[in-house]
Amino acid sequence: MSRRRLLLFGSMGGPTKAVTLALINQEYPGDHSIFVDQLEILDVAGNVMPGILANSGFEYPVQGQGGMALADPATSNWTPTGVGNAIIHDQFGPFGTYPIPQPNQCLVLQLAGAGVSQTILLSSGTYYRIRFWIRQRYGGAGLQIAFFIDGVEVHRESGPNAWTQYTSLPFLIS
Ligand SMILES: [Ca+2]
Repeated sequence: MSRRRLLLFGSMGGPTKAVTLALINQEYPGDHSIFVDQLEILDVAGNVMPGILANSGFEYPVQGQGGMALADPATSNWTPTGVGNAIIHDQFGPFGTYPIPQPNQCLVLQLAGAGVSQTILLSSGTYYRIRFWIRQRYGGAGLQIAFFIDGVEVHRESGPNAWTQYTSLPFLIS
């Protein structure tokens, strides 16, 4: 395949479109808190598409060992939903997130409705997937997290008791 053909192939899909990705804690049996780390946007074939999400591993702002702070869009690139607490959390902080899949920090969503969002650029007419790690605090079952694109739910997962990586089904950007 020629270089030109490769370039054309790589540019398939519709025009770039700004959409809002949100992830929100849905249910609250037990401790009410779910942990999230290392979000990734994948193409439909499962290839990671780097550079779409900012601060996808919640590594800034740096909290220092044992520290945590409410997510602030000015310093973290993530906008809280305004319900419950969206917390940038060091792995040795008080929620007991250690050992986390992508040191040194993760996101803690405390209480139903707690979430964060970020506006990202995707291509219209193109399918994507979201890959992520989650864990609920302590034992129990049933705590759920849902992912939304422009307010439309595209995936929902129950929080496991150990850090686990999941990949969403493909969703289409209209
Ligand atoms: Ca991380």
